[in-house]
Amino acid sequence: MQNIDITLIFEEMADMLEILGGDIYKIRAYRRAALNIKEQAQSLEHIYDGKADNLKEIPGVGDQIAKKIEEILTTGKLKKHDDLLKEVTPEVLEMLRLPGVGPKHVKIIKEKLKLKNIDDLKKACLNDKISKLDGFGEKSQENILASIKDYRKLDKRMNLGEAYELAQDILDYLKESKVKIDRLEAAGSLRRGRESVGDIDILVSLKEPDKLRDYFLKYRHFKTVIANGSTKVSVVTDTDVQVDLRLVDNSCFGSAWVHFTGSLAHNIHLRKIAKFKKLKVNEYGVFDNSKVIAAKKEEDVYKVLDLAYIPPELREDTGEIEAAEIGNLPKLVELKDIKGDLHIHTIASDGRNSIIEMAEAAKEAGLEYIAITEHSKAVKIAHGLDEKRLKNHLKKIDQAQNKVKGLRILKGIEVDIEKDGCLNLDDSILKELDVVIAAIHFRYNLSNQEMTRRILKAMDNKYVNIIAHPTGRLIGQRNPYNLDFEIIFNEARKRNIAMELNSAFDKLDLNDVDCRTAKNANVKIVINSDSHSKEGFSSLKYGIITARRGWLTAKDVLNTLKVDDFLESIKRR
Ligand code: DGT
Ligand code: CA
Ligand code: CA
Repeated sequence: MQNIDITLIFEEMADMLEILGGDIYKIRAYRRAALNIKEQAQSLEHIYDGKADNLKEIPGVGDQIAKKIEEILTTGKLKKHDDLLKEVTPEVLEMLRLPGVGPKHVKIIKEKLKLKNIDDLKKACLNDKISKLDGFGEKSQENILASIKDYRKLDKRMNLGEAYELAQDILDYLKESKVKIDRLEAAGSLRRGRESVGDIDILVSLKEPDKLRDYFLKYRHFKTVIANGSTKVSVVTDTDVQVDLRLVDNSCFGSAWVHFTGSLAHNIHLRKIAKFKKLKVNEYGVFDNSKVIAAKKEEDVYKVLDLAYIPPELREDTGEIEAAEIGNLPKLVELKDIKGDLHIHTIASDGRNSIIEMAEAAKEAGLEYIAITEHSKAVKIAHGLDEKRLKNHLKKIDQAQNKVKGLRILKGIEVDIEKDGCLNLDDSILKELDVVIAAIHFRYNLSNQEMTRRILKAMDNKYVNIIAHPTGRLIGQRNPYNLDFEIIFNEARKRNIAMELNSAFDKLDLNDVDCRTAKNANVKIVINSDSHSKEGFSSLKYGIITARRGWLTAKDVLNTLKVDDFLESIKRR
């Protein structure tokens, strides 16, 4: 138990008593104790040393508090605290995390309006109930609402896939309106393809904005309206996602699109460049004194600043503006460049469709070749294959190939890397395969050194061609494992082993930054869907957008090659 934990308990005691209207002297005593404990250089455990009396040397700590600290140090908690928390509830206490909301506010809110949580509080603000309470006003109601928005933003970001699908649905809905629209586009982090998206930004221009605004507000998944002005409408969906619709003038759509695509850092850098040229840039255009010199198209905005057009995925101020100044931006890989998908599961392991069904779906998706890569036996929950089943499965791939025309079906495996770095299948079967991808599925929590050594050991196997989802992360659920990529990339280059960019939107592994590092280390990438069903190929677009954020060109991505060239390119050294 650290001093900071004990401090927090006493702070919460004071807060909860205050919310309940408790004794003012007690409240003060807890606050004073909390402050003094926080400022103690020595650990309380050390001071305590088995005797509550020892604690009384700390200013503000008397008999009562010393006993409570003893209880915390010996049992890990404080019964009085638990009791108060039951009465106040953690949800009500959570309101205190909103900047500008103190215990006195929560006391009034709880007593007068019986609000149970932050969502209730948000509703009360939106229904103008908070401004009417004693001690609050219009301004504080506005501030509370703004704090809730910020707090939720920190709290909850969507996966790129969720954001993409929701935005697509809203855009489709808007396109169906009878009102004539000039331009309709997504902006913000969604357009930049960030792996997580805070809120959805949409830009629209048209002659009759009022008509569209009314139609927009009727979208079936909207729950609350936060703002409804002439240039901006903000709403919250039934899944608590904020959507900002910006109504802009068609004559400055380009500059507005640059502005609302961001990122903020990119915009700031653009403004700096403009200032240097004695120009001004904002959402209404680029201005030379008061004369507009660019506004209609994004390209024009960059052009008058003497910059090459910068694709949205690069707009993070991580060198793209410097590259655009000297005409040195990469020609980023596109979805249509992808010719093969080397990571696919079928009903033989944990997929939902047969080899033939997957092959037909791949053709539909415009691919020229795929590799069937089931799990290996260690991955029991996925019904992984042992040597014998795999041998049999290879015959089924041959049979499927005989039936499917116009798509090459390669023989592969996603072999599990065991804890010691050995592969989960025998070399005698691995050597029969066209493509071996190796991946970790268990025991993620080893040290950086052990994890790195484990992957290096797997790469020692001369049949391995690709390391799949190299960091094992699940966005928002499981952290990437601790790896030394400098070493791994170095060895991968020497041995000609590629790294996967797994396109599943909860994986996106390697991520954008690691892709860029791999590219700079001359390591090749393979963008795979990791499809478990016919629909899985649609994930490739998330892989592509991540690759673009990682500055990758078609040359950096091996599965942009035709099948024979691809097979040649993965030959081991
Ligand atoms: P998010 O929603 O947190 O995932 O990230 P963004 O980048 O979508 O941020 P958002 O929705 O707050 O704003 C959209 C874009 O609008 C942002 O990327 C840049 C632009 N923007 C927002 N606020 C400002 C601002 O105060 N100044 C400037 N120059 N641009 C801003
Ligand atoms: Ca946004
Ligand atoms: Ca926004």
